[in-house]
Amino acid sequence: MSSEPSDMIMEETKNKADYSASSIQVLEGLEAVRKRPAMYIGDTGLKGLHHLVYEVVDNSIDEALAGHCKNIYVTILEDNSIQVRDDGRGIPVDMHEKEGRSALEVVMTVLHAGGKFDKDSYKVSGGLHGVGVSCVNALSSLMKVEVNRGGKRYVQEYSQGKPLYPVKEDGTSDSRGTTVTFKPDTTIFTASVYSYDTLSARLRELAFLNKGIHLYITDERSKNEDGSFQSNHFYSEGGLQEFVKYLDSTREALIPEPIYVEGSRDNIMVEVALQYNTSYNENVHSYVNNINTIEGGTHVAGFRRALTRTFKSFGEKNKFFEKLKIEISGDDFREGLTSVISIKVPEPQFEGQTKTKLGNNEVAGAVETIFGETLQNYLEENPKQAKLIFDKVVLAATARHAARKARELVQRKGAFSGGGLPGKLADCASKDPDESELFLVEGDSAGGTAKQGRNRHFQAILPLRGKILNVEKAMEHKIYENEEIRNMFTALGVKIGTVDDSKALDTSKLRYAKVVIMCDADVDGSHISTLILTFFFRYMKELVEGGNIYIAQPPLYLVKKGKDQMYCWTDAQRDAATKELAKGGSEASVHVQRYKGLGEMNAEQLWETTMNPDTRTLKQVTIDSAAEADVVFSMLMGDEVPPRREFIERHAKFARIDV
Ligand code: 0RA
Repeated sequence: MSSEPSDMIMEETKNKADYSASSIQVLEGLEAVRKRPAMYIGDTGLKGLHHLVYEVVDNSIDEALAGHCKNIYVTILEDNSIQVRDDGRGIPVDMHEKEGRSALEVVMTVLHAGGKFDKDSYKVSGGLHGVGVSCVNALSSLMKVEVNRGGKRYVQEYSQGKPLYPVKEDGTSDSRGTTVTFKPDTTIFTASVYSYDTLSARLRELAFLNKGIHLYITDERSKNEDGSFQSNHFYSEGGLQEFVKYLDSTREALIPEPIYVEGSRDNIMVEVALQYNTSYNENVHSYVNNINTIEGGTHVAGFRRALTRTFKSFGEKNKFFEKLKIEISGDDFREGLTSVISIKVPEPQFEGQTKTKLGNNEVAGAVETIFGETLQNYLEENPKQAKLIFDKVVLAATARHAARKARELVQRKGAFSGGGLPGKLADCASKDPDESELFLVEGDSAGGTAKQGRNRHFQAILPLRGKILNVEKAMEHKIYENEEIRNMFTALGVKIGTVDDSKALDTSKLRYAKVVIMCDADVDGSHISTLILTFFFRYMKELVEGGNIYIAQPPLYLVKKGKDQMYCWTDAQRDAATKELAKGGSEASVHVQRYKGLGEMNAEQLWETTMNPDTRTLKQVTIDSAAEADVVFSMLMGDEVPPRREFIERHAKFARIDV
């Protein structure tokens, strides 16, 4: 150990004369966080709420990556407080003489103090914003930290980040570790209810990304039938190799085991796993220091370069491309490819719109070298698998040629080119994308009602006929031949790159900032909305990531008595409305209508409940976890029926996926 914890406190407060001066600074820091929480944790809604948990868990992950901790326990307590416990060394509690307070207090109350302790191991983990536990503390109405260390137990509690008392010794302990419990401040957050599924998805992801660590989650808010709490345990021995298997669990694998490599170069740790499946989609998931880099970056570039270069030269050497009449392209090696790239780098430079694009140039070479060598060895040592892959690659090249022709045909007919809007589109008057909305409506009849009910100044309607194509199973050229899909491209004014066969989406001419999927509130409607969502997720991911995609929420019930009526979206609302309208009288006089489809509402009702910005609720589709969304979509839209049924049953009557 190169530095004693007390040295570090010294560094923190070197130039500060006394306790009061540094205390004031701490308060100013906490105040800044409370004043502008979004600057530190992204937002103060559901996302930010969950982000608090990730920040705290990240500290324990770091302790585990440093080799001192094996188990991390996350518990959602009954009142939506969160507890995170680990069996690490425990945060140091040494008293700093000049400061008169313990290292523990500094870690918990000084912004960015956490990572400065262990100089030997850089902080690898760290949420998207990497702000540390003190920031979570500032945004909590109550926080408590318990440290078991050196045979003793220490405690301190805080309110809005301010200590309620100095760190105190509280008995003995024969275990080691840190426990942080916090209650998010309801005066800061607009959401307060934790999602077990969202937290589970992140812990599962962390288990795959950091093999060998046990992560547990328990939800004390709800009991199973046998009286136990809902809980889960995530642990991966194989790391990314198992991650890829999980991602492809409902797809058909081409080779028996994923190709896997782990190595390090220039202090950069690289881990890559890939598998080919019989689908036509590419799924890359990339991570830097456990952060999902949805915009990619130098690590992904290095991976792609190695893939193309190695496959190309191996294929040429072994005469796999001889019968092919067209030039092979990088895309051909990525059809039906599921891959995960995870690197850990000391000083990541994040760029891009959402700061999720890695900029460090030295990383590209490290990934390219480490992965390229392994891939080449794999192909040489596994000729049977190589043959399977190259047969698919050659097929992909042929299909790409067909797809390009289909795309060009579409382009000549008008789609992608911006001119000539679809005949079925009832466009809005406004030409300002920022205020314009496009409603994608299931069926011509509901489309007709929506046309009557809308505000034609800023709302456009595009009816979609019946079930749209399942893009999860269709080859690319089929997708461009599909009329409904072509209409969506044309109406939206977006283009798929046609110059270099790259699939990047050009959204510079996007005609509507909001795209609203409006389907019946029944099982069929939910299936159709999932099909449309799958299309956006696979072919217009940029719009999903940009927060442009919404799902309309038509009511489920109309509760009526005489002239009084109330719309209801849940069974609980329906029951409450029935009671209220009965006003102590008989509930038999109250009429409940269950809306099965949009078609049962007239134009005015549809406007009032579902389309009017002043009274409607829209659900914005966001990608919390791209990996989880990938698994859900491939499962929902794939061939295997049992997992789909299980998912739909678990998510009750009208499964809506939280992507
Ligand atoms: C720095 C030094 C030491 C422990 C930790 C940090 C630590 C922090 C957290 C946060 C959550 N769980 C944690 N566990 C440990 C200890 C240094 C030493 O013992 O020599």
